[in-house]
Amino acid sequence: MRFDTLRIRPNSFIKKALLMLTTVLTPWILMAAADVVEPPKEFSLANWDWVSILTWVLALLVILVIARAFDIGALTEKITGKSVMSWNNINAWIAIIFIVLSLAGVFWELKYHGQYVLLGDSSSLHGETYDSMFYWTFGFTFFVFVVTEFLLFYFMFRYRYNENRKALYYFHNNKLEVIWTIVPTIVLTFLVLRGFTTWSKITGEVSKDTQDIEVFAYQFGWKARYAGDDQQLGNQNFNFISGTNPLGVAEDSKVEELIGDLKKEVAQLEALQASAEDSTKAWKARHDRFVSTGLHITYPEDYKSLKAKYTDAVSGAYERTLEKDIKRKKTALNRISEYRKDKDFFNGAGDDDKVTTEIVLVKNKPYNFKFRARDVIHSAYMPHFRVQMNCVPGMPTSFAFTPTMTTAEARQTKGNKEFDYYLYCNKICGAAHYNMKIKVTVVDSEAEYNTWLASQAPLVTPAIAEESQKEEKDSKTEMGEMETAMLTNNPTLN
Ligand SMILES: [Cu+2]
Repeated sequence: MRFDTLRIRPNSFIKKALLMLTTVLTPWILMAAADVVEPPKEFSLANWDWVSILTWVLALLVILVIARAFDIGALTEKITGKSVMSWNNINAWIAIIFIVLSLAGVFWELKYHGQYVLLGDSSSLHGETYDSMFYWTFGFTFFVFVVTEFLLFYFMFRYRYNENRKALYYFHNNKLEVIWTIVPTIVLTFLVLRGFTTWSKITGEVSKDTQDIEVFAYQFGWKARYAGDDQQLGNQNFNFISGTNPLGVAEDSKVEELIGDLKKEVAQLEALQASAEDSTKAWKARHDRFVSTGLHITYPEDYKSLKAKYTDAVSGAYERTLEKDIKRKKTALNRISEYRKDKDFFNGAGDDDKVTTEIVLVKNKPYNFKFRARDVIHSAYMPHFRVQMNCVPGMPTSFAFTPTMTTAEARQTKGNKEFDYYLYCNKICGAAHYNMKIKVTVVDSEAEYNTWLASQAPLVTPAIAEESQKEEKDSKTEMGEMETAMLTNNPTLN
């Protein structure tokens, strides 16, 4: 026997050891990663947990020894020519242990974390059908999952390689084909039909006593609009959106105010446009003076902004921006005045509408949420009511439902005194998406609801007019500052 056959090949040994190490370590690392909540401690030897480090070293050594043992086994086989261990048997047993542990893990998960995934105690009328549908689907698929997964691994175990056995060549069986086609067909037909009828019921005609509530999504928040005493929501259009009319309701005074503001802004921009040539000259003069006196070295930041303005003016970018702004504002003005001609559109229904930052509903009363979005696609999500609907700019959507559990009742059933229903945004819509929600309160009686609604200010009243005037004044001051800034940028007026 040649000496080199006795040598243990380091390559295969390291591979085996690494493979075993990864198998053992991966779940540990994943578990550790999932548990990381606290920020890492400052690095210091004193913080080291020597017991666990030594445990890890020991575990590593054990793994290396096992890997070595396998290698020695392989070597013995090579020397003696006799089979010491069978990888087929080892793999078969690994398969069966794996599936038993995995399925046990699935049941364990269901028992301890199922409450977070599986639904329960829905707070809306259609929610109960929805939940029952969910359970039927879950039941069927879970049963099939357990049976097929177990069989898959059991067959690996049962029919592992055996040199005394020859595999059966089995080409086709009509009976089997028929069974595994018909059974899923029946089950799927049942599930799909049930889903279809439920969805048609949820999205079907709403009853006459259904109350409309407009739900408005924007980056990043929600606003709701309730009809006033006339029980009718006013028309709206995104072109009417302004500081004092965030939902763009077709209301005379607000829209007139917006028209006035827009006209003023256009006039200001046009004045800037008229003096653009002089501005360019003045900026050039100032720029040259800055450079010739060496100020550009003393005040590099000021020089940078001056140079940017000067470059913009010389290249024509300044004028083009002004032109674009004027065009944009004029387009808005044109659109608004087209709407203004339509007296049916400005029917006064919106004057007493109430824009609120909370949604209040009465138990067992049907509601139809009419969704709108201002900027990007959002999604209104009320998990407790089993409601979800996309809110798309320019495309109104709706969802009708009836709440069946008050906030107080929900607090009691959930054993959480601080519980509140919320409408969340369920579409990643930007940086503050995570914080985009509005509280939904379900009250017991119409009286409670009426008290709340009465406390909400309508779009136009003397009281709100005062407040909006103040707001307007604030925004005007802001506007004034902006104008001043713009004018200061215009050197001819200095
Ligand atoms: Cu959003």
